[in-house]
Amino acid sequence: MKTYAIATIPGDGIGKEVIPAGQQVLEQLAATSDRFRFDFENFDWGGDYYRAHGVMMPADGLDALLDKDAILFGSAGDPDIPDHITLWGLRLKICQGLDQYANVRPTRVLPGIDAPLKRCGPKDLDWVIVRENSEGEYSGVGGRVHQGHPIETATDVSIMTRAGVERILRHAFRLAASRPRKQLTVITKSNAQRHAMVMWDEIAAEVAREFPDVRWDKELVDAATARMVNRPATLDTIVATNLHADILSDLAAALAGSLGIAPTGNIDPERRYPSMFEPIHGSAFDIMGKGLANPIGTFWSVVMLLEHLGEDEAAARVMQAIEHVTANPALHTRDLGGQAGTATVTQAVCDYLAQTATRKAA
Ligand code: NAD
Ligand code: K
Ligand code: MN
Repeated sequence: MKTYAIATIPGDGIGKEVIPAGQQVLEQLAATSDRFRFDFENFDWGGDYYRAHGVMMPADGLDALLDKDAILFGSAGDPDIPDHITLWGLRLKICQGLDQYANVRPTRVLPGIDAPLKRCGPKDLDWVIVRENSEGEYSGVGGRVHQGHPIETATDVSIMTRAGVERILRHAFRLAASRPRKQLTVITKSNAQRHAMVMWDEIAAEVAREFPDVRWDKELVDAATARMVNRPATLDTIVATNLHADILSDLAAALAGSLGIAPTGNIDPERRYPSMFEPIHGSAFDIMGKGLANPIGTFWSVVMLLEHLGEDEAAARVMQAIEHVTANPALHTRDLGGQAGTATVTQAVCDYLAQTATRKAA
C-alpha cells in the first residue's frame, strides 16, 4: 500500500470551500482502495495569515512542500488585500519557487453542460492549453519611478529566455503527441512583439523537428480568440505565453460552460519538485461563504493530480463521477443554471464513487 503525501492549501474565498470538498473525494477513493492512502497536511496560508503575520506564507514555507507528492491549491485573493500582494505572495511564489513551469489546462464540454456556443458539444471542443508558467510577462521584473508625478514611468518587463521557451514548447509538443489528434497550435503575437515572440516561433520550428508525428500551426493571439469561438473543432493542443494563455484559458473555460468547472496543473515535468493542482477560478468574492461554489473545477484538478501520481484508474473513476454529476441538471450549481450547492455536488460524487467501488468488488 502506497501513502501519498498531499499538501492542501485552500487559500482564500471559495478556495476554503472547494478544497475540503476535493479532499473529501480523495478520502472517499482511499477508503475503498487497496493500492493507496493519503497523508494530508493542511496549510492555512492566504489572506488571514497575511492579516496575522504580514506575509501570505512563511519565509520557509516552500521547504514544507518539498517532500510532498503533490499540492492541492484553492485560490489566493482577499477582498481587503490588493490582488498583486495575494497573487505574488502565495500562488506565484509557489509556482516559481518550485519551478512548476508548465501550466496545463484541459478544457472539454462535459456531458449535460449547456455551452454558450451554438452547435458545440463534447466532440467540438476538446482542448489542452499549455501555459508558460515561469517567466514571460509575469517575470516580476519592472518598477515605478516618479510615482504620482507627470513623468511617472512604470514597466513590467517581459523576459523570455531560450531555455524557458524551449522547455515549454517541448512539453507542449510531447503532450500533443500523446493525444489522439497529435495536433499543436503555437500562439504568439510575433507581428507586434518582434523580439521575444519571433524567437518563440523560431524555437517552435526547431522543437517541431523532434516530433515529426505532430501536425502544428501558428496563430496570432488575437486571431486565436476568434478561432476558438468560430472554429473550435480546428484546435486541439495549444501553447502560449504566460499572459496570453492566462486569458485564452479563461475564455476556453467560459466556452466550455463555466469557470467553475475548469482545472489546471502547475507542473514540473522533470519532477524535481512537487506539482500543484487547482481550479482555474479565483476566490469568487460574490459567492464566498455561501456554499454555492461549484466544486467540479477542484474535482477535475483532483483527476489531474491522480494522473500525475500515476493512479490512472482512480483518475478515470473520478472523471466518470464528474460526468455522472454534470449529466444530471438537478446536480448543477448556480453558475450552470442549477440550484445545487457545493455539499450536494460533493456528496453526489462521493456516493457515485462508493457505489462504483462496491459494484467492482462484488
Ligand atoms: P473569480 O474566478 O474569483 O470569479 C469570477 C466569476 O466567476 C465570479 O462571478 C464568480 O462567482 C464566478 N465563479 C468562479 N469560480 C466559481 C465556482 N467554482 N463556482 C461558481 N461560480 C464561480 O475571478 P475574479 O473575480 O477575477 O477574482 C477574484 C479574486 O480571486 C481576486 O483576488 C483574484 O486575484 C483572485 N484569483 C486568484 C486565482 C488563483 O489563485 N489562481 C485565479 C483567479 C483569480
Ligand atoms: K485557483
Ligand atoms: Mn487567470
